Amino acid sequence: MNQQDICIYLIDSHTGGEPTRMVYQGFPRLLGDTVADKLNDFKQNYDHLRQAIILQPRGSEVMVGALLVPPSDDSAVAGVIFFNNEGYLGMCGHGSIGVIASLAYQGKIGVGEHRLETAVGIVTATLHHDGSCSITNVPSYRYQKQVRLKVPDLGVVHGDVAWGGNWFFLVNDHGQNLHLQNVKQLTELALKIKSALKNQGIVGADGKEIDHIELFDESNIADSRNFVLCPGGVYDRSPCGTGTSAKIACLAADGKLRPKTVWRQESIIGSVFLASYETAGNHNQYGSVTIVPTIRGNAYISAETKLIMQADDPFCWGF
Ligand code: PYC
Repeated sequence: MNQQDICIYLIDSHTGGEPTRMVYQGFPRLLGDTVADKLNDFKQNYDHLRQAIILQPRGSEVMVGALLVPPSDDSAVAGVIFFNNEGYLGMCGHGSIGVIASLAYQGKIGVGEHRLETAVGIVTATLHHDGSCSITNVPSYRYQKQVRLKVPDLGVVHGDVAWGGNWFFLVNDHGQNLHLQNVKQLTELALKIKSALKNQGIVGADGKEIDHIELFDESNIADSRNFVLCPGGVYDRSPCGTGTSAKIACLAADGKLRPKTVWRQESIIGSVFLASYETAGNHNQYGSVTIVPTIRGNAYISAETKLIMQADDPFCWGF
């Protein structure tokens, strides 16, 4: 070991097939009070570490990182900053479940309720006796209903714009079979939808970029099956916690799912999240209800390791 080498300690898990890399030691101390402030410091000063942790040769484009930081809210067991191959995520449902499973694996928490401070607010997690975990997400809502979008090589599709901790465009009339063997063409299609949204100036509230695309189909084992394109251009192996939150916000807005009723969302690889919601007030300024979603799923530990970054490694910061 050279004095200048950097060591990052982590636990890898997967939630319904989607990996979470929880970093718990070795990362420089981030400045700022809240997790949102610390995220700014991360972005501005340590983006090379994001790349070193997530990208090749140590990681993969599929991986979502979860850096543990001290929370500003004393009631939270940890602050968490989520990041991926392209940048940063405000909130991540499968990642929160992975963090809870990893903290439990380390013996830092037990069965019961725990709060996590994310960059977009507090989420509450319940670790159940059977090892599954429920995440009560940030308030979620539909922003716009059935927006018409012209997509090159595809034609016109319609989608709802909704917030579930990230911004989503949710499409039913895409005309594709949501089967695992089609992921290449589904990915290409979703990328076209994403750039059409950008070109046609369709955004979330406050002009926020819609960086997740969600396609739906019927499921044989659940209420619906989805394909979710994440901001880094890869698909979510899990049913996507924030995407499922956005989905049930749209169902609630259409009066198609009642509070406390379970919605089973299947992913493109066949993993399932259970979702339900409570209403958080009457109609909001966008004419839909704001809901507080709860997402339940399972995460499993896949590795406990230390990453080493050697100063003289030409690919030290990933590629
Ligand atoms: O589960 O919320 C989620 C998520 C977002 C991106 C990947 N997974």
